[in-house]
Amino acid sequence: MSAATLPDLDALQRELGAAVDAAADEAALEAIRVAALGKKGSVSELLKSLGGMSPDERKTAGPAINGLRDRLNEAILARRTALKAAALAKRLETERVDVTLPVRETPAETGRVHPISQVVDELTTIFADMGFSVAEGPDIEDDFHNFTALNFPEGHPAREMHDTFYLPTREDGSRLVLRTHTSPVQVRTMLSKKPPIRVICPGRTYRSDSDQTHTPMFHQVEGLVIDKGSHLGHLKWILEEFCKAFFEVDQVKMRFRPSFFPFTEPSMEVDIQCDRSRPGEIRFGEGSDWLEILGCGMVHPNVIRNCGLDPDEYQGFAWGMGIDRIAMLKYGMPDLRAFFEADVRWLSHYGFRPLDIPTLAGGLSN
Ligand code: 2NL
Repeated sequence: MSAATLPDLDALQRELGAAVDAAADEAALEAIRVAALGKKGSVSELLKSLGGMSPDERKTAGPAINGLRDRLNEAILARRTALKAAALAKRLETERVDVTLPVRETPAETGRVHPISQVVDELTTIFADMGFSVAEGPDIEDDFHNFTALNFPEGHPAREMHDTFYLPTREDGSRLVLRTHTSPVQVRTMLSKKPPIRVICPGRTYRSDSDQTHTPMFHQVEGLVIDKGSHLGHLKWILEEFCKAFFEVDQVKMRFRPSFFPFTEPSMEVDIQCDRSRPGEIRFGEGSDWLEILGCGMVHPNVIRNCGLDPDEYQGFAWGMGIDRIAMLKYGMPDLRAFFEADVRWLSHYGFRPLDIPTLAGGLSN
């Protein structure tokens, strides 16, 4: 190429300048740069052609082509800076973080612990601290473990009082039942473990009963102590300690009234002191009202004998209470039936955070 055949550098400058200004992003800009200034680029070819020119020609063509290259470089640099700034501005706009939004919880944190499970955890914590272990047993029981061993004589009206759910009669004429209380778990414990025995038995129980305050399936916790010297004083202390810890008060008066259960003698029903003078609210450990919360007594000698122990050597005491009821009382839940309707709105209102585990030191209900 000679100076005579050089293209119109001004036109080339305008053309390249327009392309640079029109480049939509850094990649397009880089393509333009390579096409002009790369090894085989149009401007690079012009620069190479200087070598074949006469010194005179070079004198004018040299500065012109070099000037073209420098201005092009400048234009590219300016465009790149502008594109970078625009890209950053766009990212800042679209990736904006609203730091005032609440933290999104993990699935393990959004779940809720059902109030029944929470109360079972609380009970277990309190009794574990007093040296009790937890025992469980089958929901479907036989007549012996649910009734006979517990001193319900055959044909005794107390069997009918339990509104038992029976399974279909078997070939040998016997019928299994849905356990009507958790006592069969304690019967099984006495039959399989050597005293001293200190257990609590929380679990599901069933009675054919359904109204505002009764559901066919409900929860009970029973406690049992069997040892050589156990007596009513121990029972009273344990229940007082339990009530103070569970209702989270320093003092609570308790009233033990005589009652009857086939499996204990003597038998008692227990009321705790409360204040119901404020509408819709119950406070425990203060006031002059009483609320029945459990039944208890010394284990009947027949029950001890039925469970393979000698009542002249061992004696013990037991108690039982409804978990659903004490959960309602403690956490102010008005309707028992909502407990088992599996409504997530109810559960997210009354449920407990799964990582807030009840401990005596850290607080039962936080
Ligand atoms: C109540 C009363 C009670 C028991 C349960 C029991 C268990 C065995 C032996 C003796 Cl193996 N007694 N349990 C004793 C007294 C009362 O429950 O009103 N429950 C809701």
